Amino acid sequence: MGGGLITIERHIIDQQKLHPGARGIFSNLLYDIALAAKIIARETMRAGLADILGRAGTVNVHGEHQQKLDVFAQETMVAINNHTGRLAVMASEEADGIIPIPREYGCGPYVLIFDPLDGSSNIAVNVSIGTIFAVYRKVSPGECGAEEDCLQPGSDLAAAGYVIYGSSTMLVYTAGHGVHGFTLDPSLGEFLLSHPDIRIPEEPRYYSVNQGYESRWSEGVRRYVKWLQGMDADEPRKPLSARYIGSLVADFHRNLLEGGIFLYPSDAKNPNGKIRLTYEAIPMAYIAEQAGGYASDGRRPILDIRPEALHQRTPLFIGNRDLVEKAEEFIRRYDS
Ligand code: P6P
Repeated sequence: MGGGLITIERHIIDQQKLHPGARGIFSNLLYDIALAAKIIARETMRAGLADILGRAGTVNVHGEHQQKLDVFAQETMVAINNHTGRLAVMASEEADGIIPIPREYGCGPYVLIFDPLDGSSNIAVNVSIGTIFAVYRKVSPGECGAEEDCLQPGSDLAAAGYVIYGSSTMLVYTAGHGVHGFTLDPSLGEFLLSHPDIRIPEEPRYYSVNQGYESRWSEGVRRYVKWLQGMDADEPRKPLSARYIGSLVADFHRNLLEGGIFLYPSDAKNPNGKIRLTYEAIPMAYIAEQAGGYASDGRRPILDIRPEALHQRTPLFIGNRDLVEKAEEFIRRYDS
């Protein structure tokens, strides 16, 4: 293979050398996730062609209509990962409770929590969507995992990442040694290293929020967004451009590469916000912090929050550290 081409497998093996005593199970788990991503990417790209668009007729735990691609992504993530002997338990946005490992396959030391296809309401309009995943070490005493393994704080993560199915398919992950991006070369069927050591740019360009909900925001959030727009007379600043596509992975990915902040605050209708803590906010927070950014629920670091329920929601402010800390300041000043 050409000298410059680094596949995700080669990168994971190189990264493994940073973990003395690593037994390769973790590396193989990341490679399994990459395989699932390729399978989901293939169907996502064909969604407009195959009879896979539209509703599957079922609804998920949140009463949201499951689109067929949702169901396919969920089934792919489970099928690729439940028999490898690497996992003790799984959890997913698309499953009410934990997803146990079938006894005949045996359990391993890791825990995989994921949102198989976030932003799926965008499928029908061809907007980028994504898979988000978090990997922990098993902490429960039994041979196989339990719900407590899926309720660990982000500060205990072993790895986190996402796949974005857009104009190209990219897999972005961190295992605690920086954030690395890989682009799928469909002709090779390989993810190739395209964005080594991603760092969020010092100078932010964008802010991402659903402006349509402004009337429901708190005083602090309303004033903060005015500040982002350069309309706070007391603290003038260069206005940021508004970019909001309604797909967390797409909005986050753009702000990670270009600099900016994504915020989904709590509001009168969603007192705990909309974004889910375990399989959306926590993995994205780990990636943000590994890239030099920060993530908060408006008052404290996302990575410090110990989840109490698989599907609990959280307000989310994520991106450049100074922008997120400024949000915390406005909320402290006007909402306490
Ligand atoms: P709203 C998609 O349903 C999602 O969970 C995230 O991907 C996205 O950021 C958010 O909801 C969009 O929510 O209320 O602005 O449409």
